[in-house]
Amino acid sequence: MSFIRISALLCEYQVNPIGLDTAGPRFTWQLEADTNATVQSAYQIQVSMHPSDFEPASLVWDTARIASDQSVLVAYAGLALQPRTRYFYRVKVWNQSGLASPWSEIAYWEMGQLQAADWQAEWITPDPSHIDADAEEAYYLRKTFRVSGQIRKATIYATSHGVYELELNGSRVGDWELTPGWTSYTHRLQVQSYDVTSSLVSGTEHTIGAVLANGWYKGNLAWTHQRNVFGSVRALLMQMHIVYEDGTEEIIVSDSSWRASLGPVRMSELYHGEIYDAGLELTGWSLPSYDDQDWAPSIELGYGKETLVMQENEPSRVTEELKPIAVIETPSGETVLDFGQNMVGKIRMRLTLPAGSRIELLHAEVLDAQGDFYTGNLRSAKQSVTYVCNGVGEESYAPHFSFQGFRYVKVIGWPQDIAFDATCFTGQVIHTDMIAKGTFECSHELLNQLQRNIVWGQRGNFLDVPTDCPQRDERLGWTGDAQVFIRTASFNYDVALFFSKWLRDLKADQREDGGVPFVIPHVLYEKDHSSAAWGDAAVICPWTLYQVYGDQRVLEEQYDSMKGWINYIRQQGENEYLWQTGFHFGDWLGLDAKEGSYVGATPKDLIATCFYAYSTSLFVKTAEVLGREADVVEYTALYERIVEAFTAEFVTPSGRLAGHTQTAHVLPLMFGLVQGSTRERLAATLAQYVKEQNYHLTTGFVGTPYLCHVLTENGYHDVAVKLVLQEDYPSWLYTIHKGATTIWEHWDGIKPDGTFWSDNMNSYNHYAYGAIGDWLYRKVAGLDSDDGQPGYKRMSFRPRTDSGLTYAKASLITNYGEVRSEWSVEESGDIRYTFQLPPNTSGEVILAESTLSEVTCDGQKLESISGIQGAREEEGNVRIELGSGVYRFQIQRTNSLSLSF
Ligand code: RAM
Repeated sequence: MSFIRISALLCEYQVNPIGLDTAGPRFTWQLEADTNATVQSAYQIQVSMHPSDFEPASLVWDTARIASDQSVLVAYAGLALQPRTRYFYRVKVWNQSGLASPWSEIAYWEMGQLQAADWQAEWITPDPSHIDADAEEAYYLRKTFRVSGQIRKATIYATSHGVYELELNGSRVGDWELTPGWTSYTHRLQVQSYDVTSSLVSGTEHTIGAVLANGWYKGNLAWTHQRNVFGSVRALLMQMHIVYEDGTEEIIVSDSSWRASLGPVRMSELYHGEIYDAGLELTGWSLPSYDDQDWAPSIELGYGKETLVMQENEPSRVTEELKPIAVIETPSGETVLDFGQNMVGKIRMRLTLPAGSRIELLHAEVLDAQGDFYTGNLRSAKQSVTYVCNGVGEESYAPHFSFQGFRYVKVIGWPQDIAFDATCFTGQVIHTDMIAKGTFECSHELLNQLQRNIVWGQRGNFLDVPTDCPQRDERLGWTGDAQVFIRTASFNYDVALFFSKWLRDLKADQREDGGVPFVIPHVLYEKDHSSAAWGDAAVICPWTLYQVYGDQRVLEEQYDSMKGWINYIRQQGENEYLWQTGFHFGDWLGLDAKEGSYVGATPKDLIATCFYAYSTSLFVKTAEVLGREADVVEYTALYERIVEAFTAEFVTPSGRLAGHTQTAHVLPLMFGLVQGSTRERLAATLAQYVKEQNYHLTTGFVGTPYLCHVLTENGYHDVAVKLVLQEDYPSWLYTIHKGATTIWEHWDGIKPDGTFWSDNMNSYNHYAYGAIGDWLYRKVAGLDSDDGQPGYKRMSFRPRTDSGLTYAKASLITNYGEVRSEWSVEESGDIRYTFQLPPNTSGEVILAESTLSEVTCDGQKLESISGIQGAREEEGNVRIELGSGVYRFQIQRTNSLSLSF
């Protein structure tokens, strides 16, 4: 008997989320079946207000049986959803032969505060006549209240100007870090929801407390040392809803009845670190028994609630702990801990030292050529954390409102008469708690290390906002970096919510004229906007989310923003179809730059016009998906004119390019701006350029992400492979030989002689060049999607077994379930492949340079395998059409036919 069942249920990409504010949350389910080529033919969704009652009278939505193969992001369309209410849902499906699944397990989601009017709380801050509004110290705020009835449910909604932590009756509420995260605060501020039902006890007093520090709102931002970028007053907004068993509701709010104080957090800044004096601890401050008589009053600020939105992405959390792998005594006599990994987060100290002992930790990414602790590349970021002991037993502390980027930690102040104990220090890794989705592995250990470095670079720089770097006085949402890395990022982790949120900020910060600031949230100067390849994040990022997740709503939400960006470019300069004006970063950090310059040699107007064409082409596709016919017509015509203008300006009739760099050749090839013999000639020239460098690259931020794709796609996979497997400078693997455990900003961050490129802009944790990960997954392992059916509804597997490796394998958990592509070359020359396609998907496999007579599946002829829906030879390759299932193919290169597997 065959079966079909539902194995995973997600609402807005999450398992049982609380605090949503969308009117139409979307459901995704994954299927399990025991037969290949399973397709969903129909579904039914039911939504109830009760966890166990799905009788018709209790349902707020019942789709009945809908004939559809959609199993991803099906939008709710039932009765209007009420704030703060939990809804339960279940799903049933039918396969292609009408076989029904059982009902799924029941899952839920909960709505948050929906409107400004739902807020009774007021924004509060300590009374400035008692507590300095510009104090370096964190504020402590508290309020005691009584709970009288039997509690059914209690939920806290909170946010702040600045960063906050909540405590309830002496315990931390939730495990989220650096809430409320970072958005374009002027337009959008996220509210966090916490289910605290189990923390309240009927008939007793409770205390809710908050600690509030500067964070992104008010603290130091950017190398320009700006402060108070979003406002000058830290403030808290908190509203707790307690629902009693009898249905009545009590609401506890932030208001002027709260008391305020300074406390042990003496200073806390994102870049600079934190100073915590445990001798000043307010013991029991968030317990009802605490006496707050000498605390100051707080005041209500009367701010509006219009910018509030419920939390949209996953929160940041401590996701892993690392122990030091070595204690180093440096040549200058300093004690330095080596955590073995360039990481982002903080150090937790567990100390048993005399009262008044003052331990200072400094954080650095690398040691210098002499082996000394090096902080030059942090620029003005202090990355210094100080803890003053109170001497009462074992003290456990990690900074509350700061994070550091580091591998090495210098310990200062350890008492001389006490033996140093490195086990007191634990590295706590912090990032947006995205769900890991993909793996890549192959037979080349350095490439595996490169993959790990890419993942660590992503972890370190996806702290609520996609940042360029996590350590120096920058840590900003650079649009260009995000754009080049987004596809790779989507292989390693689920980044749908992370980027959807950030794109809303991009849209919010976009200029009236459609220009896009260099960094989002926008915190630089007014003039800092709209470089080619940076502003294009407005188009490339939503389109990538659509490709990877099949998420059409992202396109709808960003549509005007995408169009605004294209129209911005259109307005620049005299020629509507070229982009030859304005400021551009160019091929940033390209190695063909002039001495002392950051800007690679590729003509900026060539780069700008290529991106203009590319973004316009993506916008046309977007308009097609959304059925915006008039725009399809208008922007198709625009696109054609741009390509014509590009050709006239930059390509000679015989197919030479006005730009003699690798990057100049990469872009028109990647974006499909040249065809036929011109394409062939440009590709040959590009390959030639790479060979002339003895198989090294000269590309920067703009060319590097596409370089290997273009080589592989145009018949020069061997050149791409040589380039990627290169181990001397400049190359990815060179950095690993120099000790990299993340991706560097500069190819020559550490030069062959061990010296540094420079102090002034030299991050060792910059994910941009990690964009090669996309090529490893798609071109080496061969795990790719068919763009015609986005969201991995249809796979396009094309492994390249001529990648200089003996095996490679990749996996990715898509919205449909797990996809795998694996291959290995046996000593005999035989090649084995495994492909996995989850139910409700299909795909095509291309086995290069083989014939049908050589290919078997599970030791049998292809015709006899269920799920194989066709196989043919074409241009020397075998193409096989697959339905869902797991398939193990073998290409027999020898004469001895062995059917064993
Ligand atoms: C630097 C960073 C960032 C880059 C900009 C142009 O500040 O390296 O990654 O995008 O310059």
